[in-house]
Amino acid sequence: MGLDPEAQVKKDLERLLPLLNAKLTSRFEHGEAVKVAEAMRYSLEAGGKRVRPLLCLLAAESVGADPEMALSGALALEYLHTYSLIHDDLPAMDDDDLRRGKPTCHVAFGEAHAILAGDGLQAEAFGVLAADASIPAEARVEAIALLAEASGWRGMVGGQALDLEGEGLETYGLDHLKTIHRLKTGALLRASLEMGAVLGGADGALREALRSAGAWLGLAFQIQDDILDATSDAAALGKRAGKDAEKGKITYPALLGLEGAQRALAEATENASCHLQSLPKPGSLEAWARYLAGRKV
Ligand code: GRG
Repeated sequence: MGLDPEAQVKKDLERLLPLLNAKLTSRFEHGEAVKVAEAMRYSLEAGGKRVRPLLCLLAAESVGADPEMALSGALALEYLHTYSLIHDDLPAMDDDDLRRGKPTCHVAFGEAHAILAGDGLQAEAFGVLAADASIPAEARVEAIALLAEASGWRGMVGGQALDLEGEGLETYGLDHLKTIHRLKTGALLRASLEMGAVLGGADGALREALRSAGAWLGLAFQIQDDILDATSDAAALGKRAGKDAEKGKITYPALLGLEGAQRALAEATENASCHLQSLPKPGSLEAWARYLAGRKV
């Protein structure tokens, strides 16, 4: 019998976060453009759950590799994710003033520098992977391609565009909402697991299992995000709550009610867990899937 999900997650964070934190900001410490470097470090260091990098390290471990083999992938994911949050918070997008419990990047550094900080982080995400000569060239290129697919217009950027366009629509149904969630949030979470598989040297079947698990886990993550936005508050979340309803946004709770959303969340988590069963070491990822479904932040 393994540990309960919360205890397992705590243990994983204790052993893997130091690996990540040791390198998280080192690429932004020396250079000429001091203010944009400061803005990038500000957003990276503002906190955050580090879900994507941790999932990447754990995915490598779940196929029997040393998690350190996936460290550049983990860094790339957190850079990419942080860029997306900075840009999402801009006045032209969600126009938020609070993120990770602190003033958003554009509030702290101005809009132009926030745009540049996001751009800089995005470029660095690909740079950190490309520069890691310890990764065999084929795996390196595959990981870069996965990140490009997940973050570009066929993934996160496309999802964000559909989400913004949807704000002007009277209504749309569950299928369209699933598409938005799959692209906007799901693609990068799915890539987190699949990049861990690739960097951990997994064979095709294990990689496929992690890709499928990641897709379900990504959907579950966004359903819980919808639920938290509807039921929690800024003090607990470190970002504004209730924004979806304020904007009349279509969400799982709006379409299915709170109970329906919770059922969909449980089902997506169960599906993720099923796909993890074929892995050599599924324990930690399973615990994380359950933990994330019940997260309060
Ligand atoms: C601006 C190109 C572009 C994309 C933005 C990721 C995204 C797309 C928007 C962020 C807004 C949002 C609520 C997206 C859903 C994904 C999500 C739940 C992000 C928050 O991720 P967490 O909870 O954040 O992992 P922390 O701060 O813990 O890292």
